[in-house]
Amino acid sequence: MSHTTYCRICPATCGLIIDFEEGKQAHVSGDLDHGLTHGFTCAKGRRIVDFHTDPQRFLNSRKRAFDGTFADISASSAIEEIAAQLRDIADTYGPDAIGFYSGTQASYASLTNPFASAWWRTMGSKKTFSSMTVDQSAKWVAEGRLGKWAAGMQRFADADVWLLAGTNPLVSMQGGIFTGFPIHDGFRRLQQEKQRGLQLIVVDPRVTEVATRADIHLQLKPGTDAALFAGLLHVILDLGLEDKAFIARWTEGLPALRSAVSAFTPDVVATICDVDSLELIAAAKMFGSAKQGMATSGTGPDMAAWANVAEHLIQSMNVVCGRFPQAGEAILGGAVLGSGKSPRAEAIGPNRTWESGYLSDSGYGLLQGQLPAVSLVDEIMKPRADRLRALIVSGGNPAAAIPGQNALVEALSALDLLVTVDPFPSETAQLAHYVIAPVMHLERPDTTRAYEGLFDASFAQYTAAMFPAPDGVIDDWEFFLRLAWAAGNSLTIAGREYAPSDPMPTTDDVLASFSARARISLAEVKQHPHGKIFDAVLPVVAAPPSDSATGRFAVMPADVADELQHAYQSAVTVSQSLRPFLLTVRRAKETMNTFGKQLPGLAMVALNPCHMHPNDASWLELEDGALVSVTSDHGTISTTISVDTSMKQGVVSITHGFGTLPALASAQTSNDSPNGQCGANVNQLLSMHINLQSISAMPQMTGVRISIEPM
Ligand SMILES: Nc1nc2c(c(=O)[nH]1)N[C@H]1C(S)=C(S)[C@@H](COP(=O)(O)OP(=O)(O)OC[C@H]3O[C@@H](n4cnc5c(=O)[nH]c(N)nc54)[C@H](O)[C@@H]3O)O[C@H]1N2
Ligand SMILES: Nc1nc2c(c(=O)[nH]1)N[C@H]1C(S)=C(S)[C@@H](COP(=O)(O)OP(=O)(O)OC[C@H]3O[C@@H](n4cnc5c(=O)[nH]c(N)nc54)[C@H](O)[C@@H]3O)O[C@H]1N2
Ligand code: SF4
Ligand SMILES: [Mo]
Repeated sequence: MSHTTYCRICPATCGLIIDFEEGKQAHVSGDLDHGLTHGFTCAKGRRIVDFHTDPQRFLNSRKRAFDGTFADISASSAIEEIAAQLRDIADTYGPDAIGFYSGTQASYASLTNPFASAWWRTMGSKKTFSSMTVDQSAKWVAEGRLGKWAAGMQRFADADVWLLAGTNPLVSMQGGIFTGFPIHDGFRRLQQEKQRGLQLIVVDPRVTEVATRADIHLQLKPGTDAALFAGLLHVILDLGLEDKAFIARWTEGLPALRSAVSAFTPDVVATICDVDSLELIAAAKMFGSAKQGMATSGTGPDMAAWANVAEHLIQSMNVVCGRFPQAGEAILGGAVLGSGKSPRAEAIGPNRTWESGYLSDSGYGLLQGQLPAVSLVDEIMKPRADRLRALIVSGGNPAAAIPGQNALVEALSALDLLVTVDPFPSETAQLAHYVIAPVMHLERPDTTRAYEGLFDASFAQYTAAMFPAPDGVIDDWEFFLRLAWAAGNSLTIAGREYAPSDPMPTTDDVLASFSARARISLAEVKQHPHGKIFDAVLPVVAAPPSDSATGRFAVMPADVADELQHAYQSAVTVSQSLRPFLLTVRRAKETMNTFGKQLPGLAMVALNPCHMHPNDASWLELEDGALVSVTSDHGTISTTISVDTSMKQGVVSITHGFGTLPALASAQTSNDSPNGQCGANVNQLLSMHINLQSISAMPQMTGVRISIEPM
């Protein structure tokens, strides 16, 4: 039997064909008839069936006993017990003693986040956390201090230049609202757009897959993006390449911006960033003299020291050059199953939500309604009235994903109640009191509705469930609905009320409600099993600004100017360090953060080495494959060396997500950790206390000083 579906391990939603016969191993291949991905798949997608059948997968929910052993429990009993414990905790200590952490895999089943958020609102707690504050929270901070464009982003397909800083979307598929890069079939799309005349600028210390295709690659020293973008803005303003009309209408503070970047001459920047000053000028001219196209970034600059100011300057490139969709111009994002409402072509000024309202005891205001992930430790460990006593985790693995792993594991072990919804014995699941076993990707029907904002075509696809789900598992969304019902609460989502007295709806029924205002009906989309680009559905265009629009981008507020000044001083201060290398972030094709390392044959430990330039390897007299210990000011891990010509000299990179749960005296863990050999967790080298960004408390995860010793 052959089935058509799409992958849901990452947002690229690649079309898949799954052939299976009773008793035989299923075969997964790319769907050649898929309108956007044309047969493209990656190693993870081709193993998607194996994730479902892996013997480590939970087929039932589990409850931990006092001695640390787990026993199966039915989802309904688990939900009743969890609801009762949450009620007790809230009654005794108040709602803020309960926290919620949402991780990446919660985004890839389209109903999980809407139901989880609606349930979470009924809890009345302010202690919301997510993986975004160990990811690209600098984008939220920049938006809060700079402002944003209501109509969002220009499209890659219309651009004559595009700048990508610290992102490798040909591996990470990070596109859409993050980088604007096409998330579907990126290699072919980039080739097409370049043939059309698009010019590509890449800012990355490594010669990545996307950097090899760039017209200009600025191979900067990690952690110096603030200086590099100050330099690009310096040249753009010096040459008069800014969009004066846009600046006059939609910005404030240009003189302050001019003055703040004045010290960043091409020669100064070339020295700080270790790039060629002529190439820097060429990049500024290429970007500044184009008509359409944006400067965007990934995790690279946002995980470095000075992330907030770097991201502010990256986004300011678009403001200074007026690179946003104007009235009547197409905006990024498809809308087929969505309603396709046209946002206005106007600026929305800064909001600085963290400066007013709730302030946590650990000293943080709310950023996009959330507290920093690293503040979980203080929230749990510091003795005070609203100390966090319970944490519910949805599709995430904080015990492995967050810098300062040992402290976090210690804190999670101190909770009265830790619940995670996870199909695998993740590091977090090993510490949990309850693990809810969810339905997995191919066992649920879904639509592309939730990802449309990332698409750059009017594409939609519906998939039925490919396999029946095991009896003991429950859909992620259903878990949150049942948790709300167990407390007697109704949830209202996408205009529909789900009351405790209602029968449990099916996933298909809920999906239909989600597409009630579709531009093309779900019934019509279902007629096209490979998905379809609906040519009749025109791209959404920006509406004219309202007459009363008063929002303006604040291009250089005082706190940003202050951070830039400090970044400059720290860059020009020559410091002697015993740690000669800079550790950087990178992603592995075969894993998705901490997910995937458990699958035999997919992500071998060999995927988690320390990548190093050949000259550095010869300097240390290390051969490819040599065993080394890597030491930072915060910890040591052991791994192997991979000699890699794509690295910059003096810079190494190690991917995250590997390793196992550290053995802590106080952590009562179970003995069923995944594969004994899981590589090293790079988060043991990072600190959750030193060099945190202002506002978001984002830890420094790239450009970290380390030393390397042979073992
Ligand atoms: N050193 C270092 N650390 C990093 C990074 C880095 O670059 N360097 N990157 C950071 C980034 S960008 C992020 S986003 C975070 C990620 O942080 P998290 O989101 O906390 O971690 P993930 O590994 O993505 O967690 C996904 C979990 O979902 C589970 N899962 C899989 N399928 C399903 C499902 O259908 N339902 C449910 N409920 N669960 C499922 C997986 O088993 C896994 O345990 O890590 C950060 N950590
Ligand atoms: N296969 C796979 N795909 C993934 C994931 C995964 O784990 N595996 N994770 C998903 C998640 S959660 C996210 S957030 C996205 C992330 O998506 P991306 O941000 O595109 O992730 P990377 O491919 O690691 O690209 C980061 C780049 O930053 C560069 N870099 C490091 N330090 C610096 C610096 O200081 N400055 C600059 N300018 N560059 C620097 C690195 O060399 C690297 O090429 O990927 C998503 N997709
Ligand atoms: S890139 Fe890989 S993981 Fe992402 S959707 Fe496509 S096949 Fe799945
Ligand atoms: Mo991420």
